[in-house]
Amino acid sequence: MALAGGVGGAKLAAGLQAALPPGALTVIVNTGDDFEHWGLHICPDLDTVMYNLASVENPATGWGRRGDTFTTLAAMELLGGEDWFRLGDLDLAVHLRRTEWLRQGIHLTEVTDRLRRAFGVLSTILPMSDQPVRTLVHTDEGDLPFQHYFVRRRCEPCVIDVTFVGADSATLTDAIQHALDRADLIVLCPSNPYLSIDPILSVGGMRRRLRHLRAPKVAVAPIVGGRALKGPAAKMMVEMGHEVSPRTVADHYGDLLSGFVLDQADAEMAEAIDVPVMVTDTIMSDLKSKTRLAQTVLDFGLQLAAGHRQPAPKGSPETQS
Ligand code: FO1
Repeated sequence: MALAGGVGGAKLAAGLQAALPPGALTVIVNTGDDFEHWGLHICPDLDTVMYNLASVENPATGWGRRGDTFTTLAAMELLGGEDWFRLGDLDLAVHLRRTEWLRQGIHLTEVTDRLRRAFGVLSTILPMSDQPVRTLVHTDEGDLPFQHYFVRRRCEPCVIDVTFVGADSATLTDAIQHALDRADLIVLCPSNPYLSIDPILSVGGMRRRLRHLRAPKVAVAPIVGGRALKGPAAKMMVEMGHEVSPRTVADHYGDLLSGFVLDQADAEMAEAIDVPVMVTDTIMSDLKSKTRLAQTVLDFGLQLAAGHRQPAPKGSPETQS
């Protein structure tokens, strides 16, 4: 099972899907980024994961669909409609269908399942909750709804804190509970920890539930050589007074983790991380590199699970791959 949000998470999810038997992967996806736009219910991270698992993603951006056109967006601009969020014409069909189903009272979990089946995806894609949880970014310019911070303001405001409105009353779905019961390994994808993984962990009981699972929990660092692989993670670390380092990510997840995957560029940091570490190449440029990283993460998870059954010396395994 993987927890994912954003492009980095979707890329590793595609690698895990390729490395595992068909239908074996479940991805729990951040919905804190969801919002209403043009009267439609938009779920950017669910769609990014679905498009990447269906291999129809736009390779230039990682989000949206390959070969999409923007005729409707241009027409909306002419009508004075909102044009800061670039919805493509093909992508629009997904938002229209999702909104239609949600208005009929169908839960987001079922809607997401219908969409992934239509795209021929065999992996299970689960929204983190069926109830609304909305990421609110507290900045030096005031509180900004997530997409206003991320897309409209291009992550420029200085971040003070991030909160998840509705998380206290949101609950884990039955589908997530069942998937957690069956999981052999939990992978925290190289997504932004503050904006993509924390919203998932904020949903009622998720953190506690994960902590008590016997399955190993492995995070893959989204920071390589002092830079974020994509997006504002490094900038946010500076603004919130943290060192820009994979260690900050490992410390952030704390006692949730059983293992941590570090890029070879940061190999010297392995000693400073409190859980067993796997050092490998974490850069994902094509399906081959995504699958290779996924296989390394799965093998590491197996090692950790074996160590759990048969206690190993402290700090082991700490492997160069
Ligand atoms: N990200 C942008 O930076 N600019 C956009 O105009 C934009 C449009 C968009 C449309 C559909 C979709 O599914 C995603 C889109 N994204 C866009 C990406 C998205 O807002 C972010 O990647 C995530 O919310 C962060 O994980």
